[in-house]
Amino acid sequence: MSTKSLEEIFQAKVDAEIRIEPKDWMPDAYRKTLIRQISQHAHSEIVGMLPEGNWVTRAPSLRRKVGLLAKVQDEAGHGLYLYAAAETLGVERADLVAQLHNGKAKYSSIFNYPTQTWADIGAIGWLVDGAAIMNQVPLCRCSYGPYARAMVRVCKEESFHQRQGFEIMMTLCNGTPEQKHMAQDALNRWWWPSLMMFGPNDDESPNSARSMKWKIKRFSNDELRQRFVDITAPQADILGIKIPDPDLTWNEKTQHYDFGAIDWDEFYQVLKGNGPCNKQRLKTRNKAHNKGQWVREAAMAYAEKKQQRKASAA
Ligand code: BYC
Repeated sequence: MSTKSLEEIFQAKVDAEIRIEPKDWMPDAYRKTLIRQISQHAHSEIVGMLPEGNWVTRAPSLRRKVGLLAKVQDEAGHGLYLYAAAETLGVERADLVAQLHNGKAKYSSIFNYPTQTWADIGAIGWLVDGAAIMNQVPLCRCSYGPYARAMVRVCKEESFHQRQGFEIMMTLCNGTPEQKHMAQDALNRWWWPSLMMFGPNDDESPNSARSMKWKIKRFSNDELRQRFVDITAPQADILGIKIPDPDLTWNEKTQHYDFGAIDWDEFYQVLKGNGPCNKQRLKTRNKAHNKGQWVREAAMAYAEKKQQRKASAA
């Protein structure tokens, strides 16, 4: 069959909401787009463990520590599901991880900002996981089966993360004036980077149109960002803290919040490696990876031994 016919059959399946599975024919560009997005997503989960991991030993109570520990471990699990989903597209996990560690691969801009106080852990759960859910729930309906199925569990866990973050914020906002001030300060620092998580505006997003045609993405970056603002702004009112945007106003006509301009220069600087913590994050990841070398070697040795035993028993 000609490539053109194969492409038509492929697109007809996508249009009919029939999932594409690893052994199905797919355009090379579809495969490459998925590898790019899924691996960047996996890297984000793994690097996302670092800013929060910094607070495990400093959580203010045993209950908070247990919650945070569980959340950080969940992120590691998400990374594993996603690397496994990427491997179904014919890439090696070790190669993907090497691209992260040598600085060639992208991961979410948000994880290049520092966690300065305990309130940042609340703000990350509330805002960063909140933004992640908004972006990732539609991915449960992604046209590629393994990615869509991985996202179902990821999203369930992310909603627990969002709630634990909001509860931390609620506790701080109902606490002493100093605690409320910490919550406000964390919101001031995490608000704009959270909006940047959704990616560039639609007219500056080179991948969106094609990814939407292929039903990898179901909504555009701007649509999801708007939904996030609409849901989050009233939550800040409940907390009694103020979103750091003088232009944020409810628009009766559109039934959405209007909001101010995002500093895209800052976003692209972070993507280029010049955010506040890019270098530190890569250094920490490389150190952790090198420290884990003996574990990988032991696992490989065990697998080889098992194989040998099987072969000699046969
Ligand atoms: N940071 O054409 P566009 C999480 C890149 S949540 C860095 O719109 P696309 C977590 C983009 O990759 C975070 N790079 O691209 C939460 C592209 O570069 P290349 C991870 C960004 O793919 C809590 C270029 O800009 N979530 O993990 O159509 C705790 C042009 O953009 C960013 C996901 O990965 C950014 N914020 O749309 C722990 C969700 N935004 O590759 C962990 C899955 C854009 O062309 N990913 N870029 O050089 C997606 O939904 C989409 O990939 C995006 C971007 C919406 C992020």
